[in-house]
Amino acid sequence: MSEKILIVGAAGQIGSELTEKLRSIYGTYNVIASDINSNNESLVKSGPFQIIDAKNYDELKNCITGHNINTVYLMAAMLSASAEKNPMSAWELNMGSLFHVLNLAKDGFINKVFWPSSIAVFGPSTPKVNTPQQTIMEPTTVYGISKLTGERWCEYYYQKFGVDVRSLRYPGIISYKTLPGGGTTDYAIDIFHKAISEQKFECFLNAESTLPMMYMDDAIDATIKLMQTNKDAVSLRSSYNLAAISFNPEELANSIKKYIPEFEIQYKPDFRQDIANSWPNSIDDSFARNDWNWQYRYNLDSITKEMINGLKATFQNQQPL
Ligand code: AKB
Repeated sequence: MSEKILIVGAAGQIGSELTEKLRSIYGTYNVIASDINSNNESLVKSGPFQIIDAKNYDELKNCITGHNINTVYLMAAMLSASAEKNPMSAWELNMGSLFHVLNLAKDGFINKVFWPSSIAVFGPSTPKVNTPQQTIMEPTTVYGISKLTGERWCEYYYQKFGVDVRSLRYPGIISYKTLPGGGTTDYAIDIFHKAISEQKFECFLNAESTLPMMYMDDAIDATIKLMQTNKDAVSLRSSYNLAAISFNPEELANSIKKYIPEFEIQYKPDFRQDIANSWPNSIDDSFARNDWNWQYRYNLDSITKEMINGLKATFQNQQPL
């Protein structure tokens, strides 16, 4: 059967690049982008777009039945830092939208679902280095609690109702095309914007906060690879650990200094430091490697180059490195 895809939360950091990639694979008119508003002009103009509030079951169902959608990528979510400030809204969005989509799959309106989880499912009692797929999980953030709960529901809907739901525990995702919003790993994007515009950056995490990170192209590849994998090879229906590289703000700043020597960083940790402290330093993703041959491509130096070149070309028409 040919793919007819709905992306919910398509204007977000991952959603926007996922939309572009899926359209290049399946055809523009087979991929409907949706978001809660039409503020992202380039997304709205780039192909079929519909305003959908992910918390509204009827809006989701009408779009799915109206366009004969068979696959949904549910990318709408409130991230870690924002969720700490708005716990109930985060819970309603992160859980409500997932239940709607899982129920639409259970009731036969769609065949396949992608739902992103996060390294936020882990907590301070989790082993920090090379965090295994199955381990102690006691998240201390609202976002992490919603993602771990969501993972359990995904597995439940697969076991009880045969819902073909697939998920990845994304690390921090680095990209230059669309800004992220409300995450703890967002410093690793903001630092590039400030390095180019002001040659200095005040970091809300301390120098030693090592976190798992990944370039956007790798994250998109992993997502599509998992969704294209034969159903029988998907051995995990909660969510797969997914890894590329790990670095801390000081290592990132040193990588940037190779290309912008005058760049300076200062550290002023805020409430997001506690969130970062509760997350792993590095992730063991051997299930993803074994089940569907996952392999990342971008290291710290290639990410730095891509980010600086991408931002210079986008915002300033400057000479690439
Ligand atoms: C966040 O920082 O909240 C996200 C995540 C790691 O899921 N980028």
